[in-house]
Amino acid sequence: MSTLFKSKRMNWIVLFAALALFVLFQCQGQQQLSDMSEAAQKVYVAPGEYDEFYFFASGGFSGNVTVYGLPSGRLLKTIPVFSQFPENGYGYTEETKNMLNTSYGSIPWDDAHHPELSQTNGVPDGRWLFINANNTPRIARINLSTFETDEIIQIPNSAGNHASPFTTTNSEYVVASTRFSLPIPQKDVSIKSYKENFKGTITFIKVADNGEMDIAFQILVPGFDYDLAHAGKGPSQGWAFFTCYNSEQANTLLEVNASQNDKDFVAAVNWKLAEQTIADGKFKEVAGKYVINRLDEKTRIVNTIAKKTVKVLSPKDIPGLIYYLPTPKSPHGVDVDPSGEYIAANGKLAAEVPVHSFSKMLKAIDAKEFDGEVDGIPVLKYESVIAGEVKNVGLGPLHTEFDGNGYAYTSAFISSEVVKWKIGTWEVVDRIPAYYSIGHLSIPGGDSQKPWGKYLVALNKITKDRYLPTGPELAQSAQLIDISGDKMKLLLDFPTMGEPHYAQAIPAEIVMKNQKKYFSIEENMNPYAAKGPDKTKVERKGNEVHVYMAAIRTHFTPDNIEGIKVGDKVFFHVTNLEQDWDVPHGFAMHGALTAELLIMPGETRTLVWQPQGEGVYPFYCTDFCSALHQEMQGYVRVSPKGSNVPLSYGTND
Ligand code: RUQ
Ligand code: CUA
Repeated sequence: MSTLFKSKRMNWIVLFAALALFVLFQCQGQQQLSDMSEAAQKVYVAPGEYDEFYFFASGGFSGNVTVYGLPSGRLLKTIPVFSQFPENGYGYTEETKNMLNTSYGSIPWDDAHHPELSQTNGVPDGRWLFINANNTPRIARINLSTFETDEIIQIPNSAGNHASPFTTTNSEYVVASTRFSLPIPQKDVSIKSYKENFKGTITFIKVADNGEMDIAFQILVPGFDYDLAHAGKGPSQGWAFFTCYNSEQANTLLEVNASQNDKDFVAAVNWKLAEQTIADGKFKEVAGKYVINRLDEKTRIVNTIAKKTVKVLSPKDIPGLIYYLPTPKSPHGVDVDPSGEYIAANGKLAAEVPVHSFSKMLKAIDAKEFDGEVDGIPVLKYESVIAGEVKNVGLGPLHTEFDGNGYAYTSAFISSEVVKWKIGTWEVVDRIPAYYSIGHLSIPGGDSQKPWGKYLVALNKITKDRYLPTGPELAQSAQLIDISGDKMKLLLDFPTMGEPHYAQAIPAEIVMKNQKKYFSIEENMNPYAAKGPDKTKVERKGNEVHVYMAAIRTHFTPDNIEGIKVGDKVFFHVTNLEQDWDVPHGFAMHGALTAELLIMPGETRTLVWQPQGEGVYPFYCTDFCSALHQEMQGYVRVSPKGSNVPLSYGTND
């Protein structure tokens, strides 16, 4: 015992000091709130329908999602999605590594842009969060009861899956389309034959009631660059809208060659008609290899299903499937207002934001007010579909969201500002600078039928001089803006991870009520689970050794293992026996060429170790689980190849 604890009095002093520290910590928590501007505090304590939100930001090139609280801006968690994540072994463990499979093999990295919450009746419902992988086209579904990735589906015949994954109002589908047009199916042709040989695709991914995804159909479209999308709602439900640039169909120096035309397009797709055409069997089955990686709920092991073909529709054969709305100039975001009547396109090279009217579009279609066609797709007359143009909206408008109170907010990248305008009169009513170079902006529910229009978060690309410098790479920045009054007010800025493109937020209550606290040990169907210390064992099958190990505060069973030999492949299947919230155990093996494990209560996770030399090697728990966490450790003895040390194992025997 340390000399510090020599007397009882000393014990009291230590206890008192600990208590004082605890109180200090608590106060610091509150102190942090008062670090906010006065305006932030007012909002924070203001009564209202919802005061607290989860804010899900994409990690951009990190491939992950980060979760923040609003209005605090505090980082709560990283959810690994398209990238391996050593913090919890995602993508490394035997159970999760299949999640990163593709038809090309395992790809442990991607570029994720647009988180999109699932919806019911046009309102974010807190069941799932979808997000796209750009580089190797994929869409992931994150389960918001566990904050874990449950499924990833690959999209064939696509490259640069940017216009993705936008949900329909009841999450019947998430939609996606290709940024890069390609020869479809792939073939060896000259890049110069772009105009003859390259096509785009628009993909509808069906989401079943239990969340499981599969590709319903793809639509073959002209070889433009499809950039962003949003599904219709209310009256425009049954339609989805996609922006495209490069209607010039350039294949080189796009910055010049794809900026020639005054107008590019918003493609309006009638997906109800597409659905009917598929049901009538009027589609082509076309080659397209893809995989679906799904977490099995009972084993909590990810399985991969490989598929070879997709159903493809050709607009030429299906009159009324797609119309092009001419849209100035190289549009980026396309956003549908809460009423479903207005479709705002953000022409990044245009001086205004053109807003199309859905009802005018239907009338123009009826009256055949066309301006020619492209590959059998009618182009509607601009004057026939336009509802208004928002002038003086800033330079480089990229994205628009809505507050549900009749206003829209557009991000302007070049002039670094958020511009507020009124739906219907199209006049700019307020503007606020962003520090600096804003990309997306996000309002809780801001792309849905029922925005919770209290806050707006600006997602900024450049932060020189905003935070302490951190070497050549500086933090990106999110800025919290109060939009509850007439004038926008900057409340707070906080640094973000990776490069968040888009983010979505939802009232905390909606997500909190479905939280999973632990996994039931009885329901654990992992074939290697050890559901109690008495169920643990070590089995040899040739040179594979399977350790069925159990972890509970604060020991492993077994914690002494002998009889392992050089050349063996050892599988540590560790089951966390705890049945309580917030008690994960970790597992790290000396010399293992993989990430540690982080095992949730009731769950089994597997680490593979191939010992390279004889000796005795320790393992231990990496998550501070209790006062005796540091005692949670063990040894494995490794003998030479061909040794006759028998297999033996146990804890305290
Ligand atoms: S996109 S801002 Cu994916 Cu606008 Cu990045
Ligand atoms: Cu278990 Cu530390």
